[in-house]
Amino acid sequence: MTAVHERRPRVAHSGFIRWVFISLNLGLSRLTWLHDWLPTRMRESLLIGWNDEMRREAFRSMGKRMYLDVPCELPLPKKLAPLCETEPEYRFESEQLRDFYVKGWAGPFDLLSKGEAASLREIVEEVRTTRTSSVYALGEGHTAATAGPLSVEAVEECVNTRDRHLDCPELWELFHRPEIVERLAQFLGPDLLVWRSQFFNKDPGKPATHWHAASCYVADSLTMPALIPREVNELFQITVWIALDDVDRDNGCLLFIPGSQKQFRPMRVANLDEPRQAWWHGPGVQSDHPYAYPHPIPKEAFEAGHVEAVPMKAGQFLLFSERCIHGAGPNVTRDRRRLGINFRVLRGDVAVNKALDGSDLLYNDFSSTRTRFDLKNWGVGELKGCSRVPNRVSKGPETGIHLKPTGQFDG
Ligand SMILES: O=C(O)CCC(=O)C(=O)O
Repeated sequence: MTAVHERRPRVAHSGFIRWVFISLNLGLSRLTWLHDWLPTRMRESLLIGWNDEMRREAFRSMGKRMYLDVPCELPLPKKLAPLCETEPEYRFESEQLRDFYVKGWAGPFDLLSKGEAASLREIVEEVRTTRTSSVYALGEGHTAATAGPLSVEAVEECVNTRDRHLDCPELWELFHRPEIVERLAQFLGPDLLVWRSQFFNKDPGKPATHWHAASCYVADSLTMPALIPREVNELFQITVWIALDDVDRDNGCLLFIPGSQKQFRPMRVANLDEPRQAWWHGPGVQSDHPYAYPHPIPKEAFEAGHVEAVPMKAGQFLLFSERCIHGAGPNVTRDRRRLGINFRVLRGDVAVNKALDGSDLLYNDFSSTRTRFDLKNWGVGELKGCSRVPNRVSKGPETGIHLKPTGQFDG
């Protein structure tokens, strides 16, 4: 079987016809002996990563409600203690650990001085706008940008803003700072992997980032999960978001629905041809979470604590579970840009970008931009400890990709 699976399924708009297509797709996706005989396009559309609960929900609701990620829960751990010993200055009290599990995020924490944040902002601006990415490229092997809903420039921006810790030493160093790593380790344990990063620039006048959340299907594909954790009902991923400008409600700080990480809910689906859960308040897919208000979010939602906004100073960072429903407001200022960097961190025993047979995926296809990312220069970075399962491992910008032989993994 080919290792290329991540293509967006083509489904029709009408509910009944969509249901028939999805049922056929789900049936066919189980007949694995047949897959090698199918046309590539059809094979790559199969929802082969879906489990029984995901299939059942889509079938039972006739395609109107679907889990667009693995159904899972994130209960409060029985014992609230750091999973890793650390310096006293970074150590969390059990109340702080509890707070993370109750709300879905922790922070903001101090990281950079004003001067350091300003220098980093300059570097990020330069990387984003002038240094061509050596991690991903558009061209041969990539879906033509013009075939998707985004312009060529927008797709270039998408390529240039993604995973630059793999070719930018300043970011690699930043992500390894003890202020971040030592805090992450208390939630995720002694082995930490960074597998993705992205710049998030919001110029004055730019719209809101709509509500979204993810667990295993984080790479914007419906067919296959990008992450395979040891146990889906525990915390295996945390996103770090670093502010490079002062951010507040006016220029689009992050917004969260506290507690929404506790249970992953199905989505209401009107039209799956719309980009998937990244845009829950587009016409296609909507969260059925009672507090996932469409933008502009009413002020009562903030007052009642259903939605929480997290203002930050430039140089601070936030930790959050990607399962907690989050987004960001529009930038309604005239002259205050909002620049942030995120990176996503995993426990060392999570397998990333694998096909069902355990082989490495060659590409990530992003359904929302219809862009194909060639993974040949991609690997997880070891922030602390090491990968405990056979992932492709990058040793950082200076050394390029180096694939660990399987014998070196003791997971
Ligand atoms: O910065 C934003 O607007 C969105 C960030 C986000 O969704 C994330 O870091 O997961």
